[in-house]
Amino acid sequence: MQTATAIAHPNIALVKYWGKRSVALNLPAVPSLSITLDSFRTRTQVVWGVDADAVHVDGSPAPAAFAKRVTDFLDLMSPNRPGCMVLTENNFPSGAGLASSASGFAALAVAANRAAGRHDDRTALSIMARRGSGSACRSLFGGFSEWKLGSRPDGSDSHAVPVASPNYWAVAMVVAVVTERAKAVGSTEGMERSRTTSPFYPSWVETTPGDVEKAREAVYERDLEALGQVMERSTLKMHGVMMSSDPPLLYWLPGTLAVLHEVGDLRRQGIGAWATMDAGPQVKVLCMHQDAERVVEAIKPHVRRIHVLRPGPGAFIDDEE
Ligand code: 2P0
Repeated sequence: MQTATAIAHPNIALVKYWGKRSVALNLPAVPSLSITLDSFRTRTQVVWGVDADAVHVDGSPAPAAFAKRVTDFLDLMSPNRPGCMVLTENNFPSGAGLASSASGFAALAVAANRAAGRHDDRTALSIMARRGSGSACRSLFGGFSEWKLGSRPDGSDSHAVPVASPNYWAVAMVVAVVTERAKAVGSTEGMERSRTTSPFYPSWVETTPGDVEKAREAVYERDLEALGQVMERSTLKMHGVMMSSDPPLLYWLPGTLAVLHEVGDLRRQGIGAWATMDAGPQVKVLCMHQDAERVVEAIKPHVRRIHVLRPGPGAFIDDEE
């Protein structure tokens, strides 16, 4: 019996992943680029070699569907594995567009790998985490990271790579929680719906690689305006694809729109702030860390909760047990 514990942070895509070229292997139709955050985290302990599988979330037995996703992932990693106990906890709300599956599968991949006595490198772990949840492959790396599209049919070249370390650039993500309700349509289902029904999907797939190029250059140059512009455009393009799916995927609430307009007003007042959203109504605002309080003041009236987060580290083994 061996035990290991890992910590991983969620990441927020600046240029978004939406659409798969293989559902079975969880291969994306587009590359993406993200920031791994600090503060929000998943901590996962894996005990390798117990009588029967058991999965606990935040101290209670996990719902069956969640437990199955975890044990299926362990089977994929190690088909002849022994029974495993997985204890996982999040210090932030899951399922509400705050990327809990990204930190969840990144932490699980790192902890299970170590508990199984393996020492896979970060690239292999990124590929493994991708199989659990696409965006999880980016949480293996800290700061800014890019998920390479890859071209091999087996997915062995579709993983994240580091772009810039957490302390490269003093940006902040202001996370505006518009509602705490969990999302109605899961990502895999939503992406397949967009792929098969949205008339805008082909242009989304065609134009996103260019957006990633621009975003990567903007990070290298520490050009917040260039990064903010391409980030907002990627979000609005993705939501255009979502809304034009059939039936439509409309994640926006009145508070969402109010925050987007406040962010535009901030820019007109000379504050460098740009918005991004995921598969949910929450808005995340990218700005320099020194401007975060101004952003918080402006959007506060429209939202339930606000978190100011900074770039954080990639997934790691937690030795403090
Ligand atoms: C992203 N999202 O790039 C995009 C933007 C949501 C919108 O990655 O199906 O949970 O497990 O591969 O990683 C959320 O999707 O999806 C996501 P699966 P995942 O962050």
